[in-house]
Amino acid sequence: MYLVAGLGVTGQSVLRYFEAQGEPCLAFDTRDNLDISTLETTFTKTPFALGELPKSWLKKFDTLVLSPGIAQSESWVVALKEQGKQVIGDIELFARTVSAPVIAITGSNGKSTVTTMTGMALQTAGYQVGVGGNIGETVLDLLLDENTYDVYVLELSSFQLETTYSLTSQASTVLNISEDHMDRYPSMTEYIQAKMNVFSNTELAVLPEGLSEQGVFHPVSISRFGLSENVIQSERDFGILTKGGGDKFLGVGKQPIIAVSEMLLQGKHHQLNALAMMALCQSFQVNAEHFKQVVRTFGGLPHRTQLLGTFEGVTWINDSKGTNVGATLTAIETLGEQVTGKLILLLGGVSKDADFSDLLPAVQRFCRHTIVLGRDKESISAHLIDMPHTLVETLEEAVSLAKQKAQQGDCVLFSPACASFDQFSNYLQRGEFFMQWVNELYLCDERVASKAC
Ligand code: UMA
Ligand code: ADP
Repeated sequence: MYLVAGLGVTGQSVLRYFEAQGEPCLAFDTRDNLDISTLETTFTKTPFALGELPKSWLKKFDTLVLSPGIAQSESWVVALKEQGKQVIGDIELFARTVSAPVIAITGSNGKSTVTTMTGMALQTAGYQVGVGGNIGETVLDLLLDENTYDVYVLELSSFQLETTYSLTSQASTVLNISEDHMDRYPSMTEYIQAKMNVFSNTELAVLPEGLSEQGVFHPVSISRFGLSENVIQSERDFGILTKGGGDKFLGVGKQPIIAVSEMLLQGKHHQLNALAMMALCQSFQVNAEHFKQVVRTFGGLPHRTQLLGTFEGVTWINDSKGTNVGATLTAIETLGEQVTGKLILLLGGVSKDADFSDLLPAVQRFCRHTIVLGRDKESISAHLIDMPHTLVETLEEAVSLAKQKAQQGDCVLFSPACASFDQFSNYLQRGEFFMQWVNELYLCDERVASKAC
C-alpha cells in the first residue's frame, strides 16, 4: 500500500492516478488547517489525515509517495526511511508506466521556457506532445488524459529528481546551474547532485558549456551548447556561428540553422534556450523550418520578463518567475542593456538563504534605485549596503514608490529573486497582483487628471 504525502497539485494527481488504477492508498498532509472537504468527497475510499501521521497507519503502507514541496530531511520522513519505507515521487510512478519517449529538462533557470519551446518544435513537426512536470500540468495527469502522446517533454525540478530512480529519457539536459533552494540543501553539492540525476538513464545528454561531464552516467552520446566560438567541437555541438558579413546564426557543427536576427526574443539567454531546444530535438524529425517557426513566433511565457507597457515614458516589466538570484541577474543585464534610462528594481520575498551579493555589480551598473520588499527584506538589504535602496512591506507599496522614483526612459523591473510564499500562493498570483496594481496606478492617475478620482 502507498502513503500519498502532500495534498497539493502533485498529491491530488497521485490520488487520481491510484483511483484510476484501482490502487488503494492513504492520504496525508502536514498542514492541519488544509481544507480537504472536496478531496474527501471525491476519494471516498481513501482515509485522510492532517498534521501528524497516525501511528496506526505505520504498518499499513510500505511506500511513501512524497510531494516535491516536502523535504526528505523532515524528521517524520527520516523516521519512515529508517523503518524501511521506500520514498518515491510522482515522476517515478510515471517512469514505471510510460512507454513513449521522454525529453527531460532541468536546470536553475529557463526550464519552463525551454520545455515550452521544445514542445512547440515537436508539435510543429507533427508530433503529438505531452508537456508537463514542474511547469504545471502533472505527469500523472498527462498519463490519465485521453490523448495518445508520441513524446513527453518534462520540466523536472531538483525536488522531483530527488525521488526519481527509473526514468529513461531519449534526451535530457541540465540547462545551467546557479544557486537556488539553499534553504533545502546543505550545500550546492547536494543541489547539483539532485539535478544530475536527470542524466542517470539517457540516450543523449545535452550539456551547457562549462558543465563537467562528471556525474553524467553513461549516456549514449553528448551534445554541448553555448555562446562561445569554441563550444562546437563536434557535429553534435550547438553554438553561434558568424558568417561572412558578420551575421550571427544559431547552428550545429559548421551548419547555420537560424539567423539570430530572426528571433522574436532578443537577449543572450534566449539564444541559449533556443540552442538547447534544438539540441534536445536531435533524435526526432524536426527540421530547420520547424525551429524557425518557433523562434519567430515565441514571445516568451507570462511572468518571465513580460512587457506590460510604457506609461508616461516609463516601461514596466513583470518577471515574477525570477525566483532566484541567477534569474534576476539575467533580467537586469538583459533589460539594462536595452533601456535608454536606468532600471528601478523591485525584489524580495522569501530569500531561500541565497547570496544576494552576486547582484551587486549589475545593480551598480544598471539600477537607479532598488526597492526591497517582503519577509526577508532586511537580510537582502544587508547585501545592498552602498546601493540606493528603500525597504517596504508589500508589493503594492513597492509599485507606487517605483512610480515616484522612475524618470522618463526608465524601466521598472519586478524580478524578485525570491519565492513568493510569504505574501502570495505562488509566483503566478504574485505576478497577477503586480500587473493589477500597475494598471490601477495609471488608471487612477488618469482619473486624478480628469478630477474623477
Ligand atoms: N506542504 C506542506 N505540507 C505538506 C505538503 C506540502 O507544508 O504535507 C507545503 C510545501 O512545503 C510547499 C507547498 O506546500 O510550500 C506546496 O508543496 P507541494 O509539494 O504540495 O507542491 P505542489 O502543489 O504539488 O506543486 C508541485 C511544485 N511545487 C513545488 O515543488 C514546491 C510545482 O512547481 C509544480 O508545478 C507541481 O508540483 C506540478 O508538478 C512550482 C514550484 O515552485 C512552480 N517549483 C519549484 C521551483 O520551480 O523553483 C521547485
Ligand atoms: P524556470 O522554469 O527554470 O524557473 P523560466 O523559463 O520560467 O525558468 O524563466 C524564469 C526566469 O529565468 C526568466 O524570467 C528569466 O529572467 C530567467 N531565464 C530564462 N532563461 C534563462 C537562462 N537560459 N539563463 C538564465 N536565466 C534565464
